[in-house]
Amino acid sequence: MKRLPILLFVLLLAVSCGRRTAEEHPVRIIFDTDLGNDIDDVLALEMLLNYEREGRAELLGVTLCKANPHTAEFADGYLRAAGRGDMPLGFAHRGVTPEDGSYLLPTLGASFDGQPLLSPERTADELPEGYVLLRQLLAQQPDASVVLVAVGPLTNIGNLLASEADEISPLAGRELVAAKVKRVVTMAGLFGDEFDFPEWNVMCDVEAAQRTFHLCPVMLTTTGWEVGNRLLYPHESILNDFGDPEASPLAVAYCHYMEMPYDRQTWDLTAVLEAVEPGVWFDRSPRGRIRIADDGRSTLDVAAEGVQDYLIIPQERTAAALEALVARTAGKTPEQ
Ligand SMILES: [Ca+2]
Repeated sequence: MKRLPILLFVLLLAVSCGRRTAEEHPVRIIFDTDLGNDIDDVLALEMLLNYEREGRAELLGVTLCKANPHTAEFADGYLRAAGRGDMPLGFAHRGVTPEDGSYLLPTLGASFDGQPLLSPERTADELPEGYVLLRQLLAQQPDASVVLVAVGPLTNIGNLLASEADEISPLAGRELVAAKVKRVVTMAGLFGDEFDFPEWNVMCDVEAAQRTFHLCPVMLTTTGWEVGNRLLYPHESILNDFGDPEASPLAVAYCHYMEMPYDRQTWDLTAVLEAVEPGVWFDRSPRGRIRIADDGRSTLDVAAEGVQDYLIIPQERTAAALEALVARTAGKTPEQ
């Protein structure tokens, strides 16, 4: 008779595990990016498109936090080339970093075999404000179903959290996020003892970063500068894994970002990896509340009831994590 409760327990466990798997895949993601600044945004977007092709993620929309019009054209053209010209796009019309950067225009102007690599059909003028699109997308989603991945200055996310009830939703931004977002993963800040300076995404819009970390009502995990700094994307992959590099928008953009050959830090890629494969590759700090000082420096105040933490990459796992990042960017992901 003792066996029956054990059998029941095993059965219940199997059922609950099965349900959890069904809910978690694909991971439903909204991606907020400053495409056009650093090159890692392009690689991170490519990872998301590959995850989507494999059924491991569903990309609900992309919001752009770099206020340069070519960012919008690049994003639309890139998504269109990947068969996702239907992607909802938002744009921070009054955002930061309005400069062209080094790879948007050369990639938009590039062609192969007489065909342009990118053929955008939408311009920034046509796109809704980033936080407005975030409100629209979130209002349509089931409760606690969205993973929000933000890998640029936190302009759109800060505006979302500060937004008021409107015709899109009776919920203010903070309530809307509390209702619909399961988890936020950002690339922002710098933690640990090895370095001490304000991280770039935070510095570009300190107020938005302060607002985001102060107001975010759901679990927020950030990958600090020091994590992506330990994992350098090998330039050989850019030259070998994407077909003819001159025919690949990713490779063309990479080759225009800086003078080749160079191995770039994988900051934004680590956010995507953690968002789609939570807990697999990184450890996490104790929980607490992340504070952004007025000079942009970030610290974690550890607190038992805290809902924020940062990623840690153990030394012994760096090689495997980098291999995973490259495989997922190049679309060679083995099933976990
Ligand atoms: Ca970025």
